[in-house]
Amino acid sequence: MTVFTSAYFTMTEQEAIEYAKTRLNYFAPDAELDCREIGDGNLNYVFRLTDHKHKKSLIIKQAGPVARISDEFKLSPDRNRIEYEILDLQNKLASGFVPQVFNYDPVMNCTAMEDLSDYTIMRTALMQHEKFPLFADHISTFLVNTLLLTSDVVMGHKEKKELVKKFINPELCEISEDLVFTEPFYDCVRNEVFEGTREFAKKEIWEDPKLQLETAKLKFEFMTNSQSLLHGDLHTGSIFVKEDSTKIIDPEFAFYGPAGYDVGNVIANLIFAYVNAKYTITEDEARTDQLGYLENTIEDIIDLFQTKFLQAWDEKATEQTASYEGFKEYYLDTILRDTAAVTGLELCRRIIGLASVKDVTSIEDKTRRAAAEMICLAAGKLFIMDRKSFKTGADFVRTLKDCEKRF
Ligand code: SR1
Ligand code: MG
Repeated sequence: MTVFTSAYFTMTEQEAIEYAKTRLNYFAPDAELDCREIGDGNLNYVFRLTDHKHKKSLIIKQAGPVARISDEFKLSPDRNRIEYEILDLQNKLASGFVPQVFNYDPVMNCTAMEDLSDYTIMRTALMQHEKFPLFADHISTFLVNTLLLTSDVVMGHKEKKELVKKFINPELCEISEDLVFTEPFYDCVRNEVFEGTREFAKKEIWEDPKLQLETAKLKFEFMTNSQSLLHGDLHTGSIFVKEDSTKIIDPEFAFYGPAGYDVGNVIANLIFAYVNAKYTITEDEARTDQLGYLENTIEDIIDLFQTKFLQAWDEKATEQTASYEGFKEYYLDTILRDTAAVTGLELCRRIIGLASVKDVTSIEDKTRRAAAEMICLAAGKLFIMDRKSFKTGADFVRTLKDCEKRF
């Protein structure tokens, strides 16, 4: 019999079944279990266990000692604790928007959680050109509840500092510091640049010292501004969707950082879906329709986020200075500025850096892929450089549309 209580090892599918039977109180004793490893992310192993007899299923997510994308990244499996603890907290702050967690095992570094197999990963669904009209409403609520309610505006400052300590996440933060803020902005050997885009990246990104200076400022903001408890990797591969429901998964990059980091990641990844639709939908009406849906979604997320944020501030702020005239507008303005900057950083890093996105890499025609990538880079640069000028959802969409006209 395999022992799961003394030393950590990465499980096989068969061992995951044995683990569930002996360590979890989830399936019935006569359950007929099968298991498949379904992880397609860059870091972890995800086992889906199904009991065919009682029609029950469960996910066991296990952190490996190195990243799946490259064993250059040696990572403490403690990220699994962070993921369990933040999901537990987000279940309280933004109930219904994250999977239920059942158990965390600090020896095997794995978490048992709700199986969401009736949902689709949003990146996949958007690449199939599906629409989710409730998404802007759902994600704006999730963002306001998780970001404002974990900030010093709402939480007691000592209590908040305890959370800052609990969610110190140096290794995964280092990945973001390198892959998001640093490597894409010089000709780093680890970058993976599509040939058709290289010349543009060189001229517009790597040879622009003004842009580099802004990315340095943003990197230091990211490392030092402990504003809110972030998800930390809120791209469309970390979101499960179905028509009437949205679930946010994979918060292992969580830590206390600038609130705009999460909002900007969502917006940038909708822009990847936008360029995918622009260059892969051949039928005019269907293309216009999908692009319109994505424009409206981007605009609505920013505008709904602002409305809900101000309302939640009025209802939930406990900090004495929060009621000073003009302070909440000033504070929200800084989040919008950071949102624009991170939209730009994410747009650039997914095109030039190590971790690309399928929305773009799956565009088969080389000329079209290069055009899609150059739109992302041109817009990315403007979002970073002009970040102080973004005040409404329409401002975000306008920048995208202006860049679209250039290619
Ligand atoms: C080494 S991990 C590469 C990327 O995958 C994760 O999902 C994060 O986005 C990270 O930057
Ligand atoms: Mg992930």
